[in-house]
Amino acid sequence: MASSQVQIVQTRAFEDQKPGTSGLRKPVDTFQQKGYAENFIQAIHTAVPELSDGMAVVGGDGRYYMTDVVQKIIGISAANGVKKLIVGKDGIFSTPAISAVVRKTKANGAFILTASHNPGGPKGDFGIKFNSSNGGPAVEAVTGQIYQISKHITEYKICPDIKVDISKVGCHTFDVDGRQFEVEVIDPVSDYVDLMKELFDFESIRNLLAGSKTRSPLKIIINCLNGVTGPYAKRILCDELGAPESSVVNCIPLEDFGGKLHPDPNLTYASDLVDVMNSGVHDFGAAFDGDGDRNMILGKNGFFVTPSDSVSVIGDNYKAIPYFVKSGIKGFARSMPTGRALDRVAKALNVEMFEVPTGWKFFGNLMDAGRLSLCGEESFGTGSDHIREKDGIWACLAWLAILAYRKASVEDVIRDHWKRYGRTFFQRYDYEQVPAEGAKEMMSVLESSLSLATKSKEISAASASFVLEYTDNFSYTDPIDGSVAKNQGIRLQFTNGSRIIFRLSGTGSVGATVRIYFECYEDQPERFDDDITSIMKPLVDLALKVSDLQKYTGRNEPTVIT
Ligand code: VG1
Ligand code: CO
Repeated sequence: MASSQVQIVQTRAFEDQKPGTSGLRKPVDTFQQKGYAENFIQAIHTAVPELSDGMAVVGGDGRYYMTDVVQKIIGISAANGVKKLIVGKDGIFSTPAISAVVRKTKANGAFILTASHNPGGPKGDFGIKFNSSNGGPAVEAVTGQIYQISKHITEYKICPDIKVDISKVGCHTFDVDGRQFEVEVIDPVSDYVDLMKELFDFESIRNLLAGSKTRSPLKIIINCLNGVTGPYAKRILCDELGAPESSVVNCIPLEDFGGKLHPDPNLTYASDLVDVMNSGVHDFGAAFDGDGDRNMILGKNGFFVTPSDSVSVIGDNYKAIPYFVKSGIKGFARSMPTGRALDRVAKALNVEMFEVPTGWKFFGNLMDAGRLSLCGEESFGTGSDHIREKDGIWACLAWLAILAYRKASVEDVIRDHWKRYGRTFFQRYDYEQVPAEGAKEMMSVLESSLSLATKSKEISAASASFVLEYTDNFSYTDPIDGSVAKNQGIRLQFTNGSRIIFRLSGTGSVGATVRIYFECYEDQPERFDDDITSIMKPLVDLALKVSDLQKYTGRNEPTVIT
């Protein structure tokens, strides 16, 4: 057994290590500053004393700088008294898979190395996220403490000579000042595959993909955008479910996600998939983000399933998923800006419905308390209480299970859903990397001007006028632990059911990103195919007018519309 000694290294604190919606995300060169990653990792150890004498899981989406940080985590964890680390081979772990492994091994936490959908490579972003022992993102009380510690840190502990070959599966043990420290490198895919087999009926999906005498095979195309999902999609869809090898593309995780391939599954950044689906050859398409927790679902001829519809259809068809049949539906939830289609299904099924702030961490307490089975976010996140993260591959399997169960196409399933529940139109405008000061000022001016607006007030812009039902800055009190999250987005709810929401992103790494969310509801079938741009125009005009966005951000057009 190799032996090693703890070293104490003096360091200077950084002011900017405040975790955002999902971990600390910064440009790679920020993370490469001397002591930057070390400080943050030490701050996590100091804030979470259970790690000492305990066990943690480590891995990430394969982006640039990840393997360096894996070694730093190994050295700092050894020095902070951790007994055992489980590390994915080559440092690879999708975010949902790491959540599954934390739960299975009863680890005390996880270090997830990812900036998710943010671009990678030397000029892209890096990120570190800490998940707690339930497998979910640490709640704000914990991330707040990590931040406080990071601001005043003066030293960190490390065993600099412990380096582990993570390219091979196996166990490594060390003697650290008389204590034993173990690193186990595991296959990051197999536990996750086992879990999926428990949740879904693989046999029925296999038959769907293979076809029969009376039904042609379902042709699928899965684009992993060179993020972490490649090995998972290959193993599950090709090896287990029999899809042809050619059905999974861009399936090798790359440090820069292949340069121009931005690992963000939406109609803009996954345009390759959209083009392929538009050609009408495939019946089903899916794409995932860098760390594998987001998904986009498309039907034949590029029929787009909005995330708000996706979670609502999964809820309505829960009987297609054996896990839900067995455990029962305990409740549904969505993040506040997400379109409210799921609320209608909750009502029909008579299950509890929760509206939480943006970010998966807010779902965890509800799941742990046995009150939440299925939830989603408009940002292409869908998941269930099988783990404590959103789960891209799971969403893809849920859709395939529904297609097998309903014996219908993606488009038919969605159209049937609209027929029964009406259609919720949803759109999001993102203004990325705008000056932070301007964005903050816009939000505070907007909030104070709206606080004067009263109920029944008519607000109009060029093309239409709306009557305000209420306006507020969303605040959430967690029903389980009573913690309060304030300032989660300015809402304008109108009497005709439409709404506009303004929020500042908590995942950008440069300047500020303004998000404006638009939603309206339609129950007249003859309007289900109306052009979304014209449907939304009155709300968009109104939002730009009340916020004076152009003046505060200098932008005339959004960076992306999803
Ligand atoms: C965004 C999304 C949010 C999601 C978060 C993390 O946050 O809006 O819904 O949970 O990213 O997703 P924000 O604060 O930028 O709006 V991921 O896939 O980065 O872990
Ligand atoms: Co992600």
